[in-house]
Amino acid sequence: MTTLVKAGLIAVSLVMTAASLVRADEPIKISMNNWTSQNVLSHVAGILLEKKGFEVEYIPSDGQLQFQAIADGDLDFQIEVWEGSHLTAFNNALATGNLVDYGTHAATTREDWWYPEYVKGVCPGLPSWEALNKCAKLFATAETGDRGRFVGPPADWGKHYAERIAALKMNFEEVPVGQAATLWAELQAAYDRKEPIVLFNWTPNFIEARFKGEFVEFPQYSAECLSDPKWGSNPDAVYDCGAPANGYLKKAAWKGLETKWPAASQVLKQINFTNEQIAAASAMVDVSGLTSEDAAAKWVAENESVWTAWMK
Ligand code: TMO
Repeated sequence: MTTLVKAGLIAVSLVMTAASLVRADEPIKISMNNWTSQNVLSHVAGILLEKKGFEVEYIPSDGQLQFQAIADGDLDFQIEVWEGSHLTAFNNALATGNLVDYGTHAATTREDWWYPEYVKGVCPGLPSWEALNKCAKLFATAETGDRGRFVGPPADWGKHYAERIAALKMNFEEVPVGQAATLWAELQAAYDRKEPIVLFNWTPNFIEARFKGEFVEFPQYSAECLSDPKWGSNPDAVYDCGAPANGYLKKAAWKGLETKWPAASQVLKQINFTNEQIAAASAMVDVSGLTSEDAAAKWVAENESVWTAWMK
């Protein structure tokens, strides 16, 4: 074989290798979860990427398992990483080096037990968790017997409320819902009859525009509370504390996104939502009845000056 032919073959094989590694024409896979603002914001990100000429695909995924899937490259991007729900799974994936922190939104977050304001009238001492516990019987149902009912979140939101109830020796029982819509149906039903209810809620969310209420104040969150049994009022148990009252909201991406789709990576790093924008995004769906796709399209149409700054 002449040197020239050899050189030619090497060149061809290099091109093929490059082509098989870099498939920038593949869709960027956006992780979709089971709460509204995440779906709307994901579609906003997708619309912006499409404006830049990229293809996107929306893939439903489990709130906890998605972080390892991102590290593995099975998913490329997650737009809402909530400190209260995702901290452990996110940190574990980050530690592999294959999931990258894509920055923190301006929004601060809180996820915890919550009650409508009228409950204060029948349970003096709220928002203290100890006061709530003294009123446990007010929240009892046929299902929970003598114990108060806490209407809890779907399993994949990464809470440990059964453990918290046990660690704090509370006279409550968690009754988890299968999906977010059931939380709001339970709240509305109780609200209409002014019945005591305590349920899982979070902010930013559309709820704050519709219902007055407050979070229960548990012992203040600390990272050691989750890992060190000796921390907190129960020396033998973890989870004897509340969730972060000023949690972060981050974005996360597969490490390879930066090199595979550099222009997309830049946009995704710059996306930055506020509390007001996220609450409004969920209200477009949960109050006004739009689909999350239509809500995202409306948001993009009405907020050009916001997103053009992210596209530079
Ligand atoms: C993660 N979530 C906002 C549903 O609590």
